Amino acid sequence: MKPVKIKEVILHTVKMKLVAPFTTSFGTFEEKHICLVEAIDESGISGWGETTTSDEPYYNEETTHTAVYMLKDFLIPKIIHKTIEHPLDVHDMLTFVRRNQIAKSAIETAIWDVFAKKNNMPLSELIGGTKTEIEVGKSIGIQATPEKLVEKIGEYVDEGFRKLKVKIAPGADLDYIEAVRKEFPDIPLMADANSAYTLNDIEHLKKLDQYNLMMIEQPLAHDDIIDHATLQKEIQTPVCLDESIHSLEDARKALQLGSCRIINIKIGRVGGLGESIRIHDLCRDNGVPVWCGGMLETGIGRAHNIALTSLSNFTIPGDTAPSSHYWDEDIIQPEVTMDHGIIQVHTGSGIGFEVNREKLEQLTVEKESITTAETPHPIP
Ligand code: OSB
Ligand code: MG
Repeated sequence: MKPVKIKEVILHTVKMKLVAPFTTSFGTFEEKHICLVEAIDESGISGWGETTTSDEPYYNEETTHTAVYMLKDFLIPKIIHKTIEHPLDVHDMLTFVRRNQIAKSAIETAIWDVFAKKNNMPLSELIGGTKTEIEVGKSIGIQATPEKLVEKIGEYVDEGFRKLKVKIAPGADLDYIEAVRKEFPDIPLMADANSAYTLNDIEHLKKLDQYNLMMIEQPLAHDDIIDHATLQKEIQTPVCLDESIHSLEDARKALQLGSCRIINIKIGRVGGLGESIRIHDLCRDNGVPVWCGGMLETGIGRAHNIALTSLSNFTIPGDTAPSSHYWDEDIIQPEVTMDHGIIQVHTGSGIGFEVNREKLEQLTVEKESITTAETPHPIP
């Protein structure tokens, strides 16, 4: 493998408006700032990553603003002008900064793209992916009424999505799921609570068992793996963890405790592709299926998600819907498209998509180039 040395990183912060508001138990997304990270190596190859953050720290503790700060003051100074032998090494280079996984992931994934391009192979191949196409699901925000949700599900089923994920919260749960199951008794259906419940709701959550859900995602606190283990013993529906898993170590402990039977891997939340692969492998070796979650990404993050999902143990359809479900016009060319619930794994080198520079310019609200390791802080 040809090594990589990054000579410049450009932080392109864009402001993007979703095609429709997206509501979860912790709030509604309409617009978001995303920092697109362009890492350029000595030979002039550009690799791309993105901060899968939002503007507010309501999903986890990071925001787009904090991610840009971490990148500028700590993470980029650590990796710039260093010879990197393998992209798996980047994760370990960045552990001197505690947490801030999404910020780390933005630069780490950009470097994976550089490596793939420099060595002339698709990113999916570089990470060891074997699938040539992936099955896709759709995550659906909380709707005003159960009837609205049933209508939406009908549209998405017709489009061919292979899994339907419904956001739930106290007051918008049992009657919504009941309405969907009445109309669609057999579709692959799951619920995502984004930490909206506690163990006091155990009797309430048990009622979900009658709806034959594939899983319930992150019902309890964002930082919990103990109570989830208690809950999993009490309910039949498999528990899937999202917010609680930030690392391979978290995943190992959750599996050991029996906190979940499925893990949602998000590249940003676990600090990059390297850690995503390690969690995938751990789960595979323990007979635990995984799937790839989404964070309303631009095409860049979407391309990374597709590559990751080409690994063999991603046996459950993910949340990586086509570009048109998020943006009027995506920033990559071609956009991500889907045919009857299937997305082709791209075969071009690197992430396999070009960034639309003209579109990027239009959407950019802040741009900064970093070419030196200088920073006000000592970097260990
Ligand atoms: O919990 O999976 C989640 C979006 C933003 C923050 C958290 C989550 C989500 C989604 C959307 O469910 C997934 C997507 O379509 O990108
Ligand atoms: Mg989730």
